[in-house]
Amino acid sequence: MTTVPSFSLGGLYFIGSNNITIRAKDAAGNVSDASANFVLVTQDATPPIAFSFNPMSSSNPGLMRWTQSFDNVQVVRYDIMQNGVLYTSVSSTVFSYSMPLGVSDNFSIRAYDAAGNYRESNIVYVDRIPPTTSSWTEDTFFCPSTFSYRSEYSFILIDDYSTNVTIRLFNGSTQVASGSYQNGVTGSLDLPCAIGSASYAIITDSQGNDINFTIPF
Ligand SMILES: [Ca+2]
Ligand SMILES: [Ca+2]
Repeated sequence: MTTVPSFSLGGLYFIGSNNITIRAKDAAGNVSDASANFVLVTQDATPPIAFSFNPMSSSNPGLMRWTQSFDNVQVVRYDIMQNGVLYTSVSSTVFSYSMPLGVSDNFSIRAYDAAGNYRESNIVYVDRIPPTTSSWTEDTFFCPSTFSYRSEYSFILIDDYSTNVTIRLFNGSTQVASGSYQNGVTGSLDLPCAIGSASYAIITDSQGNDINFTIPF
């Protein structure tokens, strides 16, 4: 009775073109000539593994960093996607992008292997749009101790991204009050009697984008 020998090549071959021959061996250790060569072509269908993209940096919003991805063969490049469109390709896990002020975009990274399989990172919104402000009102209160008036300002701070927006009030070049307020929610700042009022504000989002706002009173 004749049986047809078989063997699984799982894990023993390379991705790509493999030249394979067979030799037969008897119990005494005699080895046959090699069979005819046949070519086994295998393709890499496994994409690189998931990785993490977190570029947000208040000191440099355009500095993009991500963790390294790995592949069953090799990660050959990273594509930087801007609003879903290829911006550029790099081989490292860091890229410095000169973000124009006033523009915010969605970015993601795709890790590619040589066969064209890719894994896409999380999408990150890179904020370069400064905050705005609205709804300013001023209440004034008499200070008996100094026979002068002090101001209390109410306002709304608005940003395209930040959860909280910071405001600093200035009288001349001196900072006289500051606070952090929820995006889009009315806040207020009191000035002490010794200061009285403020002339302008610097309003900053969480990514360091700011505006210089003249207080309208
Ligand atoms: Ca692969
Ligand atoms: Ca912003």
